[in-house]
Amino acid sequence: METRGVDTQPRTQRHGSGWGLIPRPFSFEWTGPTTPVPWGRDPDAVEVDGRGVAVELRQVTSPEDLGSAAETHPWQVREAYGLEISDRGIRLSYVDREGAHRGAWTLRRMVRAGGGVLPCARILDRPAYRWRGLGLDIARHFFPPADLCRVMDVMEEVSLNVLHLHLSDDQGWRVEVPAQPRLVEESSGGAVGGDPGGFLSQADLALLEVEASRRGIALVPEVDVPGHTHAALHALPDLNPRGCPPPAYTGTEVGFSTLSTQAPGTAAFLDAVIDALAPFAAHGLHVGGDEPHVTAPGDYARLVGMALERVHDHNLRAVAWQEAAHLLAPGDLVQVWDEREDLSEVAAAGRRGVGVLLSPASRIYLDMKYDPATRIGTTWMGTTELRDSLEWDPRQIVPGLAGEAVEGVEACLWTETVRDMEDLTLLLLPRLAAAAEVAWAGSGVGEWDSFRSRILPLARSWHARGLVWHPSPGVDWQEATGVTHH
Ligand code: TNX
Repeated sequence: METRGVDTQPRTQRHGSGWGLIPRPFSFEWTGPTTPVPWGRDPDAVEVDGRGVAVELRQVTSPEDLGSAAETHPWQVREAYGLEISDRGIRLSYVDREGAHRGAWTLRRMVRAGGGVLPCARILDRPAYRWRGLGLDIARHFFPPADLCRVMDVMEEVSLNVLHLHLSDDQGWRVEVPAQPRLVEESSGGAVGGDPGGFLSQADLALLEVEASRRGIALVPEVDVPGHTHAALHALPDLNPRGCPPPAYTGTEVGFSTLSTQAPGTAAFLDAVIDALAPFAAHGLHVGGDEPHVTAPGDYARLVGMALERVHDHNLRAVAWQEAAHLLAPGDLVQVWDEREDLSEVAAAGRRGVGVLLSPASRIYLDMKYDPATRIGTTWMGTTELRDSLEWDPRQIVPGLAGEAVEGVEACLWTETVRDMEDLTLLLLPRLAAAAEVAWAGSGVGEWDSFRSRILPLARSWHARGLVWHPSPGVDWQEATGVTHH
């Protein structure tokens, strides 16, 4: 059971060097025993569960001033911070506001883990990868902005920084495109299995962007082309070469729909959609490109090429799934999902300056069942337990790819079987914490023994908010929450 008040050695050992921290900081050095949390109300207080913790905030100009000589890449400096905790107080140093944000979250996690005390310690921290994402499919089932904010709360708590929204697929069109109003009029009402649909208006996107940025998160919108476009073909007759739109689709097959170079409306459609998403794509506009099973290779290259050109015309970075690796330009980003496929085009893209984002389905496709008994989810890539999501190294997935080309890690949640928030958090948690650990610390190999105790304070915080999660084996969930899962 949780003990309260000042204790030293036992807790020190129990929390190891991480003091209940997920993600694990770059360096954590004990400088003394524990000290009581300095609750306070000064203007610089960091809010923790409704109370203030007194913190001295110190903005510095160079990463060396954060308290370590460790080499820090320029892109890491933005999110880097130093935390010094002693019996004289807490000091949080940072170069950029984002670093202060990450540091405040580390402090919050430590306070929650500590039962009234903090370790006297010096922490220097910065992320291993700059893109630490969650890809969420709101096309198969729709989740409105309020739900997306709850998802972003969970992301923020583990310092994830990209929410990639999959906004269109065969079963639904989920975003307002002012120049093509029929897309949401005709194709947003339904979802998989005949469930109710919905869509994000332009105003919703603007609101979400504000909410995301408050949490240190960037939005990345995705329109998936040329496959996964049945909902668009249904809404817009002139996307069909013969002009007749197919009926709406509510099943879960993939790879049967395609845009066509022969249809009169294709170019105008691509331009309208990309123009509508561009204002919300400062960090990248995802054009999909996956599973083009019924698109001839020449047409595929032309259609993806048209989309990429429009994205580049907006001076934006394009993101696409691995099937489009050969079409991407330096500065773009390729997202790997099926590591069983030949990834030589991904490695080649990495060599010419395309960033590589790792979402290996066997590790962090969070729609995979945990075990055969999981009540929802799929199994096409097998089952994935918490430990599988943790113990892998993103630099080992693509043969022949230099480690520096790995720009990030993104867990994906496809929602064919996910109908409400309870379903969603059951698949997301606890595996999202493992993805976040890999994404911030660089790799999860060999981390299981420490991770399975570091996750307890996080579970306590999920529990306090009433979130449902899967009780993966190997973790003493009851110790965290006092609740026995069935
Ligand atoms: C593959 S991943 C897909 C999705 C499915 C998912 C289900 C990818 C780029 N395409 O369309 O929803 O598998 O796990």
